[in-house]
Amino acid sequence: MQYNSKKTLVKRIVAASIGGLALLAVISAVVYYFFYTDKLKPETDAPKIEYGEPLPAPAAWFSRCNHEYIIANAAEILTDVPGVYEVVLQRAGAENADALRSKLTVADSTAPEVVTKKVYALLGETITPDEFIESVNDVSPVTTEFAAAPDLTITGNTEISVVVKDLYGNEVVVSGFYSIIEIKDVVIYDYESKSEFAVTDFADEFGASQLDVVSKPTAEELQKPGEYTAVFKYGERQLTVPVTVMDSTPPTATPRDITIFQGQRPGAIEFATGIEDASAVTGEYITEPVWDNFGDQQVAVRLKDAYENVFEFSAKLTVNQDKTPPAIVGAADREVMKGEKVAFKKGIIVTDNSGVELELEVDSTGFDASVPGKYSITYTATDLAGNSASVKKNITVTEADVSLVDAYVDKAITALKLEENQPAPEKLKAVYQYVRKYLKPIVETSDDGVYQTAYAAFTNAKADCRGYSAMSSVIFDRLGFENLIIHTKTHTWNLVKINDKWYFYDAMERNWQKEDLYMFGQKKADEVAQLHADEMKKDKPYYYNFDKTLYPKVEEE
Ligand SMILES: [Ca+2]
Ligand SMILES: [Ca+2]
Ligand SMILES: [Ca+2]
Repeated sequence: MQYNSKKTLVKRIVAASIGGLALLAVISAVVYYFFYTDKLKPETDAPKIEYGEPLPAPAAWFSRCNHEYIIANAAEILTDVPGVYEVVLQRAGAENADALRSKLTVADSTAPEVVTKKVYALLGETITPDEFIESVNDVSPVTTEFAAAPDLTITGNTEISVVVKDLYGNEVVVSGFYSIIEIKDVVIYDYESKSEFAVTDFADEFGASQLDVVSKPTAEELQKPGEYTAVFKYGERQLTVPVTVMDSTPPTATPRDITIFQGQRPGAIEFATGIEDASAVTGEYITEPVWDNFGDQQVAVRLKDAYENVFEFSAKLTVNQDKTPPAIVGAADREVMKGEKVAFKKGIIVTDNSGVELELEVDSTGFDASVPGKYSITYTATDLAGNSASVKKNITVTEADVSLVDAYVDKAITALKLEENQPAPEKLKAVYQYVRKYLKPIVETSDDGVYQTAYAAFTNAKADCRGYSAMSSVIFDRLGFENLIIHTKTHTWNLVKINDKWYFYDAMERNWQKEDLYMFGQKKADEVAQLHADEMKKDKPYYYNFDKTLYPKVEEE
């Protein structure tokens, strides 16, 4: 080693300088590292807050922080909702630089606040812990479970513990109460036992104590077979229970013997009279009668009420052979005017020894009311035994045209000046007054058809009672009033239907008559007939006598 060598000294100075610079560089680097760079805490040490607390300052995420930072996603971090959030830390004033990322835990360390309610169950139903919860207050979702499973097999009031736990394991144990009752699916009363409604009929004593009646069958209904309901309030539930009021009593009735004619088929129930039962009764044959077995036979009948209670009995059926054909009454040769609308069955009735109402058949083949001439009409009726009767009558269509009458009716309608909505009795009165003003009464003996009689009356301005009734009738036809003419040996007058009821109408003028007779009942007819009998000095009234079986029933008043 040569210490004084100049060269060596320079070398040494240079070497020492290099060493000093190096040291300076190291010191500078260390200073920079500690005073100018930032260091994030590991995520495990990242900030944690309880929900509701404010967001920490950005520095909280750093173990060393030499700069100002902002939390770039602060808006997405919900400090009142528990959870783990990503936190984006951005250096202030260096928005383009890479951001740093860490976490924030918003914790929930508070147990839920719970309000419970009572649970009302029926035996056989399951109960879940949720049903006990009236309300829960917690920031995170909760789950519920029973501390111990309830015994659902016993009725009564019971207390039970429910554990309510939030998502972070904070839990509370609350008390809940439940009742279990047993209620019947249906309650049956027997109408005859005169039962009174009782809640204990629907549930045992404990169950009944839990039920409030909302509605129930009335006392009357409990004595009338049928299907009803009872409605109860059970806690916050409404329960509807069917109530059957049943009938266990068979019907009572008196058997009766029946005599029929061949061809008739009475129903089984006709063999019973005075049927009594609380429910509807039907009848059936235990064995079908032999309907063509003439003479007597025993018939077995079963009456059944709506609840299948039966009453069986036997009665005698007598079947009479029927060899008598029906009778056709009232058919006669007639004259009608050309163009007249002919009601073939009008005034004709069928009677039969069997008493059965039979249909009248009309064969009017070839009849043409528009062509004058004589036509043969066949009326036929057949009874249930097959016996048949036929009557042939002629209907002559005259040359005189019905339009001649129509022209007179047209004039009458114009003269009447009726309003469409005028009451029917007023219309009748107007027709009555018109006919009586138009006609002078005379005595006649003609026996023409209604239209011809009306035509003669209109033309001659005088008529007997047939003319009065015929003229009234054709006007009624035009006005749309259903009407009939009653023709007896002593008098002819009308029947008019008003509001589905039949009344007499008689326009004939008589000097002994005291009042207008445009709409009257049987009672007034009897009075007028008596007046007539007095006038004629007869012992018995006969004026309005007619075969009532041939006409509809006339009102009494
Ligand atoms: Ca909580
Ligand atoms: Ca009964
Ligand atoms: Ca017969």
